[in-house]
Amino acid sequence: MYSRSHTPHWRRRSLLALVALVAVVSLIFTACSGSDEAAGDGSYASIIEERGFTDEQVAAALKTYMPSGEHDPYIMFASGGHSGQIFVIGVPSMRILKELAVFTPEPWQGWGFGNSGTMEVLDAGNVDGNEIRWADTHHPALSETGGDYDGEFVFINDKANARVAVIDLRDFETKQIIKNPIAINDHGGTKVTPDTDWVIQGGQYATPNGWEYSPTANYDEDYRGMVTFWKFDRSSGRIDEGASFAMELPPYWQDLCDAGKLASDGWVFCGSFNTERATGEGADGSGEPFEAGASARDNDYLHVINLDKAVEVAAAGNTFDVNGFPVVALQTSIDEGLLYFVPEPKSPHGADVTPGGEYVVVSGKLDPHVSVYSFEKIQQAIADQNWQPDPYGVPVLDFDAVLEAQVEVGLGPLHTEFDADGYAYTSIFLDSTVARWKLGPPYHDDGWTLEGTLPVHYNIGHLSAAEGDTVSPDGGFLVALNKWSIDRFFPPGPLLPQNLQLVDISQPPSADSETAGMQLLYDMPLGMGEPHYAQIIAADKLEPFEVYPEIGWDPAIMAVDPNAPQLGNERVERDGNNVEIWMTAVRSHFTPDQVTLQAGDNVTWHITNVDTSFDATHGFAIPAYNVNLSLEPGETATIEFVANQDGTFPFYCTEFCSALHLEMAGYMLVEP
Ligand code: CUK
Ligand code: CUA
Repeated sequence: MYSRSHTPHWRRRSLLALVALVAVVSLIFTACSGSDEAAGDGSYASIIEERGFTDEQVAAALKTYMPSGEHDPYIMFASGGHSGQIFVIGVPSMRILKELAVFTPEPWQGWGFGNSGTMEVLDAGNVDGNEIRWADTHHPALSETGGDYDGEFVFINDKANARVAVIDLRDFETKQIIKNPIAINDHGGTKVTPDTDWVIQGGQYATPNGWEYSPTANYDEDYRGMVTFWKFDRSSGRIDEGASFAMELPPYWQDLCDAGKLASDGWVFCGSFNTERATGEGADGSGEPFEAGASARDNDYLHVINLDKAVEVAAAGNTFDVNGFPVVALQTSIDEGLLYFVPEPKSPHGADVTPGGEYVVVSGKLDPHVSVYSFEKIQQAIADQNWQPDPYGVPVLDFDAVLEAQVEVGLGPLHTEFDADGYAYTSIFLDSTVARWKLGPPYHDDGWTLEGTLPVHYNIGHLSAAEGDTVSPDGGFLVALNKWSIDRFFPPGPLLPQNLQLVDISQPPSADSETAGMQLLYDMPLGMGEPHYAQIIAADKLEPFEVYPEIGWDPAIMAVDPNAPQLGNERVERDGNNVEIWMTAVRSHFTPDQVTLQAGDNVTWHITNVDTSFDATHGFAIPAYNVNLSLEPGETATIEFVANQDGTFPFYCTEFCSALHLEMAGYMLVEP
């Protein structure tokens, strides 16, 4: 069985098998050299020869191959970018297991097509009364216990509309979407604190609080940044909006955040850019374009936030109100010592905390270094009041006093993750590489050195290592999430897929390896939206339901709905023009299979899938009424509609569930 030791059993096993196989292959090659007999006989040696594979390519193929019926040891949760969803992908096979529906209606899962539970979740994400039915998902965050992934929940942000979603990993269904009340877009999130007490959502493009109107001429006075801390209630599996709060920040453009852990537990770090407070060229062209105006200064500010203390200040009611939501004012944060800045070079992007929480690694997009800040030195600089105020009065700590090291990694460093052996991996956007570098003490006494780089294809954004942002990274595998794929795949029109490249990082760096021991294993095209970040969890930490625990289960409340139809109590009840239907679905029948309505009826229709077998899902579609459900074994769902179109409407099961699946149908008759 797969176990999570330093070098997992299965990996040791497959490495041994690999060594053996390569030996056999070279023996065969030696035996057959000069002879044509091996070609075309179907043996793997002849396949290797015919296709002209190198030893390294054969090794790569063997490392990713999952024989039929075997499961991947890791599961990757990748943001779905514009799709508004999350992709669930097996590692190392890179097989897509599910496009998990979050912000966007998804027909296979019956997400957003009449099922009241799903409609309610989606409607909670409406903005200013508009139904927003897509999202720009960026950063999935798996729930943690003690700084380690616990496999219970995953969260993700919508950059486009500043929303956050909560997904329960018992059934991989989205349970909650929350619209941020004070901001209209976000970026620095989601990330969670080590016990998932708080879900972090940092802002991005500053607006006045509550996105009120104000001309950019008033930018410095009226516009504000923000970070929001959502209180997560594990028992209900929901964010508790009433116990959550935000902090008002200067109108810099906050970027990625990370939570402190172990040594830095209780603190939060967010990068930023546009501390220039550029507002663009403007309609009259008198200003500077953003990309120049927002890159003029040599430094931006890493935001260092004392979350524990901010929680106390917010709980004491020392807040003001924006759209009914409590916000800690900027001046309060300064007075109470909740917020400090640290200069970070040239348009920073990622801010990543090391496994032990000792350091924050920051990458400047326009600087070839990663800058490593010591949490201890930050605390000392705060104690020494070794700072200068920024224009808003926020203490800016002395750069030299808090910097631990800078490592030159290449052009355009973005994001950093870690392995089990004290190495860090930074994505290098402009160079299109992954840089492997050695952390300093307490990881390595001779650290802060670049070990080498691996070319990737092309323009890498995030990277994700197995459990690589937890307190105990696994190492072994890393996935490079590349923005451009250019020549890697057949071009399906001018919009090309992204390229997720799987990398073996199980070997130590060695002097004779140009790639510091890293090996590229596999190219996975993803043509469904731009994944930004992904997290990779050991599969044995996930314990999803195989079927719902009881018949009549409502995923919206994760309990049996007492009103759910059960075998034997199927019926139709009419009260005036209110009609309520209790229907069951079982292979291969809907009961009842005829429902007669009158035009104008208010219809409440419950359906339970009373099948209890693994994978015995039924669908339920009604034409013209835009109804499409997925009823997994045991699940109950309710649809509500007004029967405003008379006619004859065959309804049917949309999942090929049995030999008589096509017969699993019925008639909804709406009398004029
Ligand atoms: S961002 Cu996309 S590559 Cu939203 Cu995390 Cu850096
Ligand atoms: Cu049930 Cu097809």
